[in-house]
Amino acid sequence: MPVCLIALGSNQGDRQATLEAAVARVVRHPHVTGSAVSRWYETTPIGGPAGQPRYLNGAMRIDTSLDPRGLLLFLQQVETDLGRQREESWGPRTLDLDLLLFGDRVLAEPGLVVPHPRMAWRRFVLEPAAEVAGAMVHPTIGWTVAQLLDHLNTAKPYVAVTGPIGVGKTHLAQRLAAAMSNSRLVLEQPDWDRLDAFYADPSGLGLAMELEFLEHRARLLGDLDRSDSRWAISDFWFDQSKAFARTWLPKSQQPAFFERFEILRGAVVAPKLIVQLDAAPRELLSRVRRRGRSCERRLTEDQLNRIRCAIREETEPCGVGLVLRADNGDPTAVFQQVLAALRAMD
Ligand code: A4P
Ligand code: MG
Repeated sequence: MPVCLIALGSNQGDRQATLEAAVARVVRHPHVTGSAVSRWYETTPIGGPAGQPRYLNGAMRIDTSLDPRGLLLFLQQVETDLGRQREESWGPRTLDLDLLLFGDRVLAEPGLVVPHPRMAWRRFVLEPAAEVAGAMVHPTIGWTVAQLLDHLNTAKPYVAVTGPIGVGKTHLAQRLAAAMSNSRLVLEQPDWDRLDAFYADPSGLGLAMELEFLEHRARLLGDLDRSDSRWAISDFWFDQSKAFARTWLPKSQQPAFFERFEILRGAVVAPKLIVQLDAAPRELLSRVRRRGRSCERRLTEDQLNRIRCAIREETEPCGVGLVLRADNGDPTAVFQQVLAALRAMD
């Protein structure tokens, strides 16, 4: 029978009574057998309108013979019965029940996404969840719930923004740094004029150029003081170098690149969160044209798409770390989403 993990939250009315009533309803369901419930945690509201009351959050683990959709519908019924009215997104609520994990199932259907897409960087979710389901494995990240919480507690406060050319990495990094008083910005700032010759003949100059990029990125990250408690925000991800190398370099040059990559990678700080921006190739091309850098004038939609797919492939494997994927084209919505994620990790 699948083991499921559910998050509970309330910040209106008698929070504890509502959460306890919800637990009682779930436990009584004829298709729910075993269960374990965490303590209640008082937490600061993340995202949503300013001035919201504090939350009480918890988690429960259940064994159930319901299918994922059946379980979600039941949880929504419990929310409704206990007085939840769906109004503002991320606004105050008497009861929020989220399905975090359903065994090792991975689902992305309309109205049902499992694992819950924001669970992995939320302290208000992971602290209670680790109490009741520390050994459950997040099926796409490949870490247990206990490891996810440990990551929040021990990883250096560093967020890397990645994505294809023209997607808005620098803009987002600058906007995040401006919004967070305790942060430092790490910008790549390449010499665009020098890149002219490279884009004109990537297969000829590619290896030298990609290695230069790699060394530069390693230096920037190597300069980060690991004892600094402020958030570092970079407009690149060290590992995106691999995607560029695989896209630009002829196969014969790739081993030399990857050898150097592995050596340097051992010395760079790993991001606590990777933000992967994405946009349709046509949109990327029009943004690149609009900014009008001479070195980029020859880029084609097909090249941009290849880079884009290569970066996506780099972020997909289990074990890469925490990846926040933002393919929503609205930069302000993406900015708010990332800011909320960073705040939820603290
Ligand atoms: N949906 C899709 N997948 C799932 C899933 N795995 N579990 C759909 C639950 N629902 C899922 O949910 C919106 C839609 O998500 C539903 O139609 C459902 O089919 P909702 O509960 O109606 O709306 P919401 O609560 O605004 O969205 P959601 O996703 O629950 O919000 P979040 O992202 O969970 O944020 N700060 C603190 N300290 N503590 C909190 O508990 N909670 C939120 C809610 C924000 N800040 C918080 C807390
Ligand atoms: Mg919800």
